Amino acid sequence: MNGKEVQQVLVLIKPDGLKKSLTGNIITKLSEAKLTIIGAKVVKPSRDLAEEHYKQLKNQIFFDNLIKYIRGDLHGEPYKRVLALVYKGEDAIKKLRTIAGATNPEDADPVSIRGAYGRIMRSGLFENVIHCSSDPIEAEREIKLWFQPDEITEEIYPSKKIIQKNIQAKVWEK
Ligand code: IDP
Ligand code: MG
Repeated sequence: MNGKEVQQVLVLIKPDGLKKSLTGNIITKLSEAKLTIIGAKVVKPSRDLAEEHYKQLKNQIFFDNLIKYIRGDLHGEPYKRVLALVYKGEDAIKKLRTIAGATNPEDADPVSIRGAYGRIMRSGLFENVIHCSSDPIEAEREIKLWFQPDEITEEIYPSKKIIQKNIQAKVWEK
């Protein structure tokens, strides 16, 4: 044991990352942290999901723009989506946030993802390519918001089985 805590992290490749065709580069860079991907999916965030995700920033003047940004309203179709990933491993939050770089792309290390690919929009919003959970409590809140237990390959948080009656579900026709 080297005492490092095993952590989970929610990473979102934001619509600008998708539009700039950076998905591969970003995943390659993040792989330097030698963590395990335990969940991945493409999501078109609803307004509710976006607002819940960023609820701590509700009072910021850039909040409305931030919601538009994460929902892809600033980038248009077919970029109104994010790639959501869950990483797991020792000291995962610090490792991934170091590779991601500082929130403000101007302050970010030039070889970090945000330093290399981020920019400040005319509105002042930091368009910084990637989201990374900031601490274990936030990570748990965010992962539970974006993923259901069955979409993650490991039991990272306690879950329970329930029987749902009269629930509408979409299935393949054949
Ligand atoms: P983080 O993404 O590095 O954790 P947060 O403070 O959680 O930073 O902010 C969430 C997102 O809101 C940032 O990634 C960035 O897109 C945007 N943002 C945060 N602070 C500012 C700011 O002062 N001006 C413009 N945009 C900001
Ligand atoms: Mg944050």
